[in-house]
Amino acid sequence: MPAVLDQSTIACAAETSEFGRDMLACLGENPHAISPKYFYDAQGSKLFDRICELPEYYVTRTELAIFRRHIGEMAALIGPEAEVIEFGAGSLLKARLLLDVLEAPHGFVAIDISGEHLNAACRDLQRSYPALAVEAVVADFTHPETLPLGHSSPGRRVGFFPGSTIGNFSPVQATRFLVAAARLLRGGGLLIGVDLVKDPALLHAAYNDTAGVTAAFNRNLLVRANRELGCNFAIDGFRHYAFYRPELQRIEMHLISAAAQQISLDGRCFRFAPGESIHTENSQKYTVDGFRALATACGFLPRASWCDEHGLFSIHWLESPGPAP
Ligand code: AVJ
Repeated sequence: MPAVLDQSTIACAAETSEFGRDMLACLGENPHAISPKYFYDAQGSKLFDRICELPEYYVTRTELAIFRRHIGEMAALIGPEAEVIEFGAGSLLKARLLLDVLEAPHGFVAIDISGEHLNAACRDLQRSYPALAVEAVVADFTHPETLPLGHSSPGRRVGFFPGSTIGNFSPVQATRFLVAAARLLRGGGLLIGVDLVKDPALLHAAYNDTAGVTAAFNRNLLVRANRELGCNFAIDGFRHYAFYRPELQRIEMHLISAAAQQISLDGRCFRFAPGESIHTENSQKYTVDGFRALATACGFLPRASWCDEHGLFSIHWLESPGPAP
């Protein structure tokens, strides 16, 4: 019967895909936790784009305003003929802002785990900048030390990491990332966007929007697990729960089981009690000084930091001293 065949195909996918393995581990461990990278299937990426437009979500528009205002200064600090390496490439809108003002940029390398979106975005970029050497690298940018980056450019190698994506890393993971990035970018530097500690009420609003888009983004993880892994999550059976933990300076996002329920994956059954949580995301916030201190401890020299007038968001130019590797 086709239904049986489908089930076995899906069960197989649960074991062989990274998402399947991580979801099995998440359901089996206590507390339950899974990486936020699984939010971003096609539907999740669309929901994230909608989050960026929300009145409560200050992050995207504030960062763009800082870039627009100071991009000339940033380009001057970077210098001519740079090779720009973007960690995790979204729309490449911010990369375009930078490429438009850099002096004779030599190359652009975009690194992302999702190849489909990446290749399309890079083709568009190449069309707009015919003289630029554009390269798409499908890889896990959270491990810069493993990146297959070969060619050297006459100018500096510059990492580009906007959007406060670094906020998804724990302090330990952020340290590892920055240490590896400093090595990779020696002789050049890193231009990075970092969200700031602020009034918890503003943070709460940004992650609990009234239109419910962030809730849908969070729950989309379950939709994806049902489709790709053959899970049986009742989507309405889990509540979006996001809150700020001042002692850890981070937003946590959870999905809370509204009732007792059983989730099956791979022929295994996992019981959820009412109130039981799946921890789906951390969004770490920094102070400007705290982030500069972290970067310094990881081998960077913080050369410049820019903020909006309300101190909501920051962008940093961190140099990595020494000869290029
Ligand atoms: C893409 C990780 C920066 O933490 O603000 C937005 C993701 N999660 N709303 C963030 C997100 C919920 C976002 N980052």
